[in-house]
Amino acid sequence: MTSRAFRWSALALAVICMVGISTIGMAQQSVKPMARQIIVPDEDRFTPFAITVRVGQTVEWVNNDTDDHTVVSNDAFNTAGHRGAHAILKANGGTLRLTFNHAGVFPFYCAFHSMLDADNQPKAPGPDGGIQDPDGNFGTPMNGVVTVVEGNN
Ligand SMILES: [Cu+2]
Repeated sequence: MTSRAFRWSALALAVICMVGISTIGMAQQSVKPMARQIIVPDEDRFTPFAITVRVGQTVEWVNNDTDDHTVVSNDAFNTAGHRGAHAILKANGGTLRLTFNHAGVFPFYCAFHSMLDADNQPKAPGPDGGIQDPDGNFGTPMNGVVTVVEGNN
């Protein structure tokens, strides 16, 4: 390779690198942040119990249990939007997606496996609707919280 050809090759390589880097940069800016998942495993709970997302991010609830569950907004404390949300997560793969457009907290519970007491705190449903185990316990109230914070997407 002549030195002239080498210089042209080096220049071409540099241009390709710069175009490549700027393309990657644009791709990062235009791609929305991935949805965060909250899973109902094969039991009456949401996992993880608590997640933190950024403004503009979507949370997807996925029911992997063989029973129906619900996602109900605890509006006594909800400051993150979607007030009055009350959705059924059908058994075996039902989903709900909510996108949070401002900062706040979104406490939620399953109306089948939790209920709110006089202070709007989730508690196990108890004898009038709870599922009782052989030891007489009504389990843990099925609930969770999404915290939405400002920040770069
Ligand atoms: Cu439930």
